[in-house]
Amino acid sequence: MAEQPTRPTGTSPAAGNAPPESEPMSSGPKKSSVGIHGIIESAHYSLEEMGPRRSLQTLLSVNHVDGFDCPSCAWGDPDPEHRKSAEFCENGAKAVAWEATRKRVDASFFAQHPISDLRERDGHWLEAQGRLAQPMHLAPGATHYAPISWDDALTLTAERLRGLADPDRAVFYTSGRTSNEAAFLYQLLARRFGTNNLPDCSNMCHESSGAALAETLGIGKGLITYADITDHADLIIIVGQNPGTCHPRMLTALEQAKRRGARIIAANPLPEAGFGRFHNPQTGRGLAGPGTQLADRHVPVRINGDLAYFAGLNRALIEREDARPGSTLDRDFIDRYCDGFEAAAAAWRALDWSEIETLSGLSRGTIEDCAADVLRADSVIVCWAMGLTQHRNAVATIREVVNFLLLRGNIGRPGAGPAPIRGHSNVQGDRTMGVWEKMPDAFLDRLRDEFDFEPPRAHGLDTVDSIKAMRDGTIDVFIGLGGNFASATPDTDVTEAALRGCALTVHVATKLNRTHVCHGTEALLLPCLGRTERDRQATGEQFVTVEDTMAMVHASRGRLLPGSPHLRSEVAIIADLGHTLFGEDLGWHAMRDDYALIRRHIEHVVPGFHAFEQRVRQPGGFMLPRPPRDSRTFPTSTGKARFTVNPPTAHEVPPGHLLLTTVRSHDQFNTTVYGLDDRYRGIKGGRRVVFLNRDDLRDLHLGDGDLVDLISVNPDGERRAPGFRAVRYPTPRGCAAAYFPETNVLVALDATAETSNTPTTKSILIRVELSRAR
Ligand SMILES: Nc1nc2c(c(=O)[nH]1)N[C@H]1C(S)=C(S)[C@@H](COP(=O)(O)OP(=O)(O)OC[C@H]3O[C@@H](n4cnc5c(=O)[nH]c(N)nc54)[C@H](O)[C@@H]3O)O[C@H]1N2
Ligand SMILES: Nc1nc2c(c(=O)[nH]1)N[C@H]1C(S)=C(S)[C@@H](COP(=O)(O)OP(=O)(O)OC[C@H]3O[C@@H](n4cnc5c(=O)[nH]c(N)nc54)[C@H](O)[C@@H]3O)O[C@H]1N2
Ligand code: SF4
Ligand SMILES: [Mo]
Repeated sequence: MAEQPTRPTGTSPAAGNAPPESEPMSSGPKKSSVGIHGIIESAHYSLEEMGPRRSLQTLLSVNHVDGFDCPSCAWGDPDPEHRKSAEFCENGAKAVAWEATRKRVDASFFAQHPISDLRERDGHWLEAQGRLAQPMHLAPGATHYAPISWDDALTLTAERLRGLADPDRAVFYTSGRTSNEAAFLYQLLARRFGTNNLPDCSNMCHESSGAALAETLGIGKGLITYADITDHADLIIIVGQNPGTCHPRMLTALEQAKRRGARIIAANPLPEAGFGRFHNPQTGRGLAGPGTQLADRHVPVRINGDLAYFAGLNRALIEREDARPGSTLDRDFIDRYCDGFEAAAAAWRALDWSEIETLSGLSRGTIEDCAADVLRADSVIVCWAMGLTQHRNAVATIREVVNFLLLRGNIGRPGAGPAPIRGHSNVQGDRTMGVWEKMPDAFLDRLRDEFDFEPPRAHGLDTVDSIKAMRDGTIDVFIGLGGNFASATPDTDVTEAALRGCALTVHVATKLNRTHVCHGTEALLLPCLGRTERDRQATGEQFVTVEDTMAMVHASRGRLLPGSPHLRSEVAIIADLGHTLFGEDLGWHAMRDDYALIRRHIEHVVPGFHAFEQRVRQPGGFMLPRPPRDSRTFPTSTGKARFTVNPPTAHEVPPGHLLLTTVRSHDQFNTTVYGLDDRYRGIKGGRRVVFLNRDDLRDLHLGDGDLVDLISVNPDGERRAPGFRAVRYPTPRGCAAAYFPETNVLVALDATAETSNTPTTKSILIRVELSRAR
């Protein structure tokens, strides 16, 4: 393996997203979260970006029924009557401040900075320059982006699209901040144009969850409500998720659960601070007192060991049931609502405990202790996020989680169910609206009937396949509705080259990022309104809607004046492009002028949206139907909830190698890097760090603080990410962790999950070498 060529990847200053750094300092993982530090952090960011008046005005509208939805994560809200005046967390505050900044990137900025200069800047610098303020155009061969009028920009885009030999030579990417209204219009535009090439960030995120849940339960969404956590669950298993950083207000809900006696198990290779003592900033008890210990048990599963862990739990339950029939399983539920039980049970009976122990990195005793917690709980929720979804066997792992829940009837009743916790604030809604490269025919039929055109039926390209198609020269136009395609995706060098191969790249965005400087022959930057801003159209001020991770749909109204007179809403940009391409055939301008018309179409096309306008105007909005939860109806291929057989597997790690997982710091939102600290993991002043187990450091003859290169080992050759500080950390043996997107250069484009095609960014096989660049 060592003979394979090493590609010189990740060596340009811009390949990472963070600014050049001095010595990062490490002080080890923290054992508690939030408290006074969280408040100081939020205040610091807000004041620096927005100033005092704007800060107060903005932050007090976050997550309120008459305010705007927090643009950061997809965590849900308490009932309107239980909301506090400050209904946001530190990371929500950072996201809002980052968007509502007073800094501007306008024509004079681009005149000063040629593309060649911008390309040498890191992602943090690019975004920190402020909000994009006017449409910009990069002509073929030009050295600078130059101003362009909206009309010219849209005409140019329409002309290029019309000139394509085939509609499938265009790709329409979406990131998960887009509202329901914009997402619905966007998929309509792509399909009216004639393609299902609608890749989205979800392809890299919860695609594996959607695939596993749709196959086994008939719907690709989570099945819990906010109250299921706070009021009903007896046991909450949080696996492969870091709520303290990524869904911080979930800690408030977990605290409520704890205070009424629920138990919490955290299965995670890292001892994340969010599972320790929680100091709720909204209560005196939390700020001054000892706080609330959240996790009762930390299960240090090895990276990618979760399939074996859940198979082990299921094996333990079956063993007990076999020893004392009727003692353990919910036989009524299984007989009435499920199929496939006998085959799955036979497979669990045949499992070998020593194999489970090896693959999971956990002892049989630890797994049996967890099973004992399960037996004491009438209702169990399993929450998960990227720690489960971004592995080769991710879909099988999540199917095994479903098996686990089915065994004791933990679906379709209060306090129980699967809970994939979504990432971007409206990523779930975007899917509901039809942003997916393979929407089912029933949806396309309704779209046809509503708008009187024949949508294309052939499945489109997802994210990874879009990169391959661009690389192979079969895509000419790339349009991005938000996101940072070049940095978020795998194999950074390949992806950047793929984008450069396009004839035209068009980006609807709020901030400048790396993707905008990895442009096609010609490029457009179209600046849009953010969540925080007022959206005024011909019929008056508009609101948009979003869907959170608990399937609650609610309204969002910005409060600030738009950051520049040239900004347009995402809805307006898409509708104007639709009108430029097709005239008023589908009523593009009418929809732009009055978003209620879009909602009326959604009502006709998307199930669960009856009386949309009226219901979404109620405080708190409404919950979408989820048949398995609502009535134990399972719209699967057999009409039953499906047990599946998932033989335990884990990534094989040859001697001298490690498995690397890539995670988010407390100071970033995906590719948006706010700063260089990761308070909860004790890191200050740097992001190029790799967390390594003490014994692995010793075996590799490395010391804490050594500068190392990370080299990934792939069937098509190695890839190198240079210059990371080794940090001794309590990870399981053989397991390493580092931040994304700095490590995306290491992920081979072909390394994807079975069925979901999600990049396997949480299990990268690496070697570690002392850095050459010392
Ligand atoms: N502040 C902040 N909030 C965010 C985001 C952000 O970047 N910053 N991003 C948003 C988005 S889009 C998403 S998808 C979510 C992501 O939310 P998370 O999925 O919680 O975020 P990650 O940092 O990817 O970390 C996953 C967790 O899984 C653990 N893990 C890694 N590998 C494994 C494994 O093999 N098994 C198990 N059991 N655990 C593992 C890591 O230690 C980490 O605690 O957060 C959303 N919210
Ligand atoms: N190695 C590794 N790679 C990963 C992951 C991982 O865990 N490890 N996680 C994956 C996951 S879960 C996800 S979701 C993807 C994220 O992939 P993306 O969604 O593509 O990336 P983001 O960083 O969220 O996008 C940030 C950009 O969005 C733009 N933006 C912000 N707000 C708005 C808005 O309101 N409107 C518009 N139009 N633009 C806006 C800004 O220009 C900003 O620069 O990354 C994936 N990549
Ligand atoms: S938990 Fe998520 S949605 Fe809620 S305020 Fe924090 S970042 Fe925003
Ligand atoms: Mo995500």
